[in-house]
Amino acid sequence: MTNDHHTTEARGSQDNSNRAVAPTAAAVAVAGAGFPAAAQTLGPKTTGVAGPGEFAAGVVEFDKTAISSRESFLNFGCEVAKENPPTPDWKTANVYFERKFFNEKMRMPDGVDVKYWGFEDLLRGNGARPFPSPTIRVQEGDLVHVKLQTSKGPHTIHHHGIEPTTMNDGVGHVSMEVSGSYIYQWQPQHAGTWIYHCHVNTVLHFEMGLYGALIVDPKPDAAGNIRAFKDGPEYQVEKIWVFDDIDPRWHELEHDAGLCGGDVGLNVFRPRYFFVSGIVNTRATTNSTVAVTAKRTDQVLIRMINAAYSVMRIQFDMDVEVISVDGHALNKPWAKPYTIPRGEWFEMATATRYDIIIKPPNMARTGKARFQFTDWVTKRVHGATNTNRLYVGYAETNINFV
Ligand SMILES: [Cu+2]
Repeated sequence: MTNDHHTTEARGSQDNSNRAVAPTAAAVAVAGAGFPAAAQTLGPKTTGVAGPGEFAAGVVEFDKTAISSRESFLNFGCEVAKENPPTPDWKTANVYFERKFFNEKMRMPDGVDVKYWGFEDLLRGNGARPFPSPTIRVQEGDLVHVKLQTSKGPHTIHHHGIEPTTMNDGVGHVSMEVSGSYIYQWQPQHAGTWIYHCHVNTVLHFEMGLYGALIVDPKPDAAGNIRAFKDGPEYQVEKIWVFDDIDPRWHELEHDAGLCGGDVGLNVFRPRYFFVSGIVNTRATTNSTVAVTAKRTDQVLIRMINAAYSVMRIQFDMDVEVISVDGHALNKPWAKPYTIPRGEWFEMATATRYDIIIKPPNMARTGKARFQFTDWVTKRVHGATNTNRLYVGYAETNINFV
């Protein structure tokens, strides 16, 4: 298995080095011929750079993609084609990202070093290797290119909830795993809160940290403001809360652990560390990445993403209005925004997203949001009886209108 894996990689790198990728103006002009050049400018909140970025137009040999042999229970996930094709139907992008695989260690408050993986932003990341990976933020209608660069093992990027063509969907089994580099092309149609992640040995690679928030803004309204979605709520303060938990045992596993019929215990998940937006639970109460500080006239938008393998239970000290679920705006006669009263616990399953609004109180107010990380089966809070707060699946954060 391991040998096979490395052989594949060597081949992948070679393919990549043979590719013509020079991003010259001439090449881009030729590639753009027949397509209207992307005239739109970057959205004001984008985290990418102006396109077109790298040129990758080409013809894809579709018979080289997908599963390379007859799929069975035993080989599921282990014989997916590893390729570096040029992007089919390449068009001129107006927003461009680069994401490169890295592996890194983070030191926990108890002194334990935990390995994690992520996608580094080569263009705007300044060498940072954040956990979770850096947010991809674009605007409705953008023509987006995201170049993935792998390291040793194959990976993909699946832009969850976006519906691109098969080759650009980043799901190994229905297209290919990337062994060197590939430029994903997609065009978001709906403003909202999404997520991007690797889709190779997904249950492990997602846990290792190969994911980040994906936010699509609507076009600015007539006054030039960016709302939560078209004709949706305005907001002056915004937070992205990403819940995650780490089982350190999982973080010692190999790239392909559990594939090809192997059993490494991925059915047993016992998280020991708990995070909100990469901030460990014991530090989340006041950390400015998580805690909300707003003026009393501010409307607050919080985008919540459950990237934990826990069912999250969440409670606020103030009424909150749910305006969007899983990237779908609640702006229809049959799907309207609704209020979660203060003090009431509500649940979020893994991979779900809730966008909530806290309305301006017009007076000074302090309160908290509380987060419980609960076991999928037992429904109990992880580590509930542990005397060290670090190991208890609980976090809270301050919400202050001043
Ligand atoms: Cu991966």
